[in-house]
Amino acid sequence: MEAINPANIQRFSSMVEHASRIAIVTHTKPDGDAIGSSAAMYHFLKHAGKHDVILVLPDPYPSTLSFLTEGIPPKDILIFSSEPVEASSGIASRDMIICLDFNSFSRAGEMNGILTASQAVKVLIDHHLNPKTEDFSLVFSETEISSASEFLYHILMEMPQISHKVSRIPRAAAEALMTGMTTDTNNFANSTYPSTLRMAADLIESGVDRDRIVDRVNCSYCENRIRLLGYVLKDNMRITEDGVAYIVLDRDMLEKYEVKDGDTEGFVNMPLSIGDIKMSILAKEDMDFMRISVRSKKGISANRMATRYFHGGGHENAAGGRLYIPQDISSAEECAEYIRTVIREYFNESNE
Ligand SMILES: [Mn+2]
Repeated sequence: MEAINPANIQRFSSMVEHASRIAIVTHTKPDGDAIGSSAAMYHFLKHAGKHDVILVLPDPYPSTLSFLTEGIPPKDILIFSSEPVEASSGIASRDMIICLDFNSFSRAGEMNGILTASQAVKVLIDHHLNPKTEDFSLVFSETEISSASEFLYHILMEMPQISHKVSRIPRAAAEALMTGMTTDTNNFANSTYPSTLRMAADLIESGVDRDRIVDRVNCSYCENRIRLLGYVLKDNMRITEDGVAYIVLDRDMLEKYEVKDGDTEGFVNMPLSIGDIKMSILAKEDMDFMRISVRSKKGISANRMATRYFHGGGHENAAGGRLYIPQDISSAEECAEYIRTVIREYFNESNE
């Protein structure tokens, strides 16, 4: 990662100082990094004496991550999809909005409009490619880093309240940052930089119980997740001649296994453990679209695949997007064929 510009830290610090009503916002289908960085920001701001801080999430987060918000009063967490009126007025009343782990308001789904319309000071702290910088008053963007949680850790260390003393980071914030980094790196399997290991070492030294965090993240799923995974790997996963594995989870299957949000977390990574597989694509049926996740090994761009064929993007080796029904495909049944076609096209072009 590059050194953080001290002028930006000063600006951020002064914005926080002058703000009285702050909202923290993250992306739809929030994952461990989204909730981890948001919870850490919350605890830091509270610790810094900010009384009115709320988390506004576009939609609910999986129960496997609920330990991250245990220290936050429920009244300070608003979920747009279940209480749109409260969440909208919550955003409208803010003089500062801090956005974590996404690169454009469009990633906040239905909240896009109210975030764009808000007159508040807007700060972005993110690690995705191509941030939409013009939407924000201040942008912290770094892509050579593991996660938004790691980035926030380094930013907090520069803040006057912390001044490079890890022990000054509130414990709940330190644990949340460790969690977000751990989930985004798949427990140090990918996107792990020297700065990532330094962060982990510093946090462990300050007393964060990483073993407990890893246990909470990896060992709290329901039985059905493992049963579905067994089925998917044995009977559902397909492999193309280009060395791409793809999995399509339609509504019937998700209902049969009573899958909840978060239960399929990590499925897309599994095929990459096969030596010959270069890329893995997972499609999961949602309301009127297929939610797409793409992962790739070094040298193959998941980001290009997601940007070009799935209206999405993200990171070089981990990206996501959507296929809309009926605009892109007429039904979920057509999804597999679409994926096969674009894989062919992608590799034909790469080989030219
Ligand atoms: Mn992230």
